[in-house]
Amino acid sequence: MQKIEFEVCLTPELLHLHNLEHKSVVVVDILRATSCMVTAMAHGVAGIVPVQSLDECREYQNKGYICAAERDGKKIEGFELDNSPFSYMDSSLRGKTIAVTTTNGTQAILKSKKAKNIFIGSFLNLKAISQQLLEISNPILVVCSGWKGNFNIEDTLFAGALSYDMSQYIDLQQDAGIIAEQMYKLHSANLQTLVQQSSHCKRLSKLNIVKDIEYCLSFDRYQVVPEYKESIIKLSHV
Ligand code: 3SL
Repeated sequence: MQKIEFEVCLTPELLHLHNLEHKSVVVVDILRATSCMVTAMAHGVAGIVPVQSLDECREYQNKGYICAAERDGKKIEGFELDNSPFSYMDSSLRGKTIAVTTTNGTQAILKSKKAKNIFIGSFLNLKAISQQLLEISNPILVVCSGWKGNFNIEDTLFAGALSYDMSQYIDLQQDAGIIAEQMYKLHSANLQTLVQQSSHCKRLSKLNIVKDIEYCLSFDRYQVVPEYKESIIKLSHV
């Protein structure tokens, strides 16, 4: 069996170095955008429209959509939802389509538009994502959302966890992918200790958002594979 190429883009600022066209991209923003999206889809949200700006989000709101808007970890006044995964467990959101804008996660999704497939990854659905990637068998690129153009620990750990999970089937040649996997292997017994040192974890702790962190670091709660296609995220059916 031919092994699948597996690469990692450590920040969206480095995306121009990758040719996305024939690739399956997995966009990840562990804290917290993609963890929220996975939670939302697992709790029956029908669709999520990621948008770049607060103005665009307002336009969706004016059209009657429920909207979520976050900047620097904080909910923007005037929008219905914040960026906590627990907010998406609400049964009143079942069957609804939500428009979302966040500091990094939604931007990384929009920047990955040229890819063949775009999946939304998190620890919460890691196994489901890995199975989907194997089934499709396109070359894989994990796009880490990072923080305002910078590398971050938590998204890199996810990239490493995914490559480790798929190690039998992938060809891991690229330095970013190798270092992500090594970092994950070193810290897999206690991801939280490392993530607690991360800049975003400190930022969220100052905002008193500690329970989200533990939840976002938990593995395989859901079997869902959200896919971004034609400007909307929906559950993928291969
Ligand atoms: O940057 C993002 O996309 C957000 O996930 C950041 S936060 O977790 O809401 O602070």
